[in-house]
Amino acid sequence: MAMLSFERKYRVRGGTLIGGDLFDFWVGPFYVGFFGVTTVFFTFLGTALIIWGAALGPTWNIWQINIAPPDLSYGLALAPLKEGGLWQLITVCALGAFCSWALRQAEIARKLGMGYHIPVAFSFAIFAYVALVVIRPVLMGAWGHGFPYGIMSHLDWVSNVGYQYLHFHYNPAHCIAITFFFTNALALAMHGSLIISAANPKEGEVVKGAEHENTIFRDTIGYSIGTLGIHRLGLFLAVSAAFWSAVCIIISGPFWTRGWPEWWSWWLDLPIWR
Ligand code: UQ2
Repeated sequence: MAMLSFERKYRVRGGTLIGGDLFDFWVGPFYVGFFGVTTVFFTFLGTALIIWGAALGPTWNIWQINIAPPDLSYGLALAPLKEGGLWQLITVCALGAFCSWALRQAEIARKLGMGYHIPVAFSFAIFAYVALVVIRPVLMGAWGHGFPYGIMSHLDWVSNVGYQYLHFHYNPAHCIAITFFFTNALALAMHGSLIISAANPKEGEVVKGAEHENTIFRDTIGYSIGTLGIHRLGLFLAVSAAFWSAVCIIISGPFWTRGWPEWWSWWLDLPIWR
């Protein structure tokens, strides 16, 4: 099998960021490394703390389990475990696991002599989470501004925070983020359908390549972005969606406290209307 000879060639020591050869090994198909160990540590500890938090609550109904951040009165202090302290520890574990995962991606990329595009892209998703549970709560002076860990409760939090600014869809950064999410869906639908149409023909027909892929778009819309270009576009759209999502929540509270519809009065106040 081709993959086995590839793996024999590339499953070699080196490329670690920390720990030297100590954790430089695989378990079955999985590369471990120092950050594999820390990922497992934070994931198991965080999951155990979530189960503990659920056990303290009134329900085992998966939809209703809720682990809330501390009351606003605790400010940026540590809270007792049953008063939001568990939420704080779970947040630390989540941050530890996410960052470990990104650094493990970086070590594997180094081993393979590849670029850091994957960990860089993933770091934008981490940034969006950090924006919600660290950056905005710190700027507003209380961990209680973080979102609660629970399926329904986090949806309620999103709804409540949205209405706090009257109509969140008037948040300009939210507009930009949504536009990136939708454009990302458009681009991935175009790309996925194009690749399947070319590379997975019905039995007996020949597989088509880049010439066909370029031509179908040149014939329909007069432009093809190219096989490398569509992946650059996809990376840009996805990363931008995460980035502007983070921006739209960080500015809500720390930099704008009124309703978002009111923000647009700059437009009505332009001197050109006088
Ligand atoms: C393309 C191309 C691909 C693709 C796709 C296109 C051969 C395999 C999907 C078409 C994409 C275009 C024209 C860009 C659309 C722009 C936005 C903002 C959605 O040309 O090259 O490679 O997968």
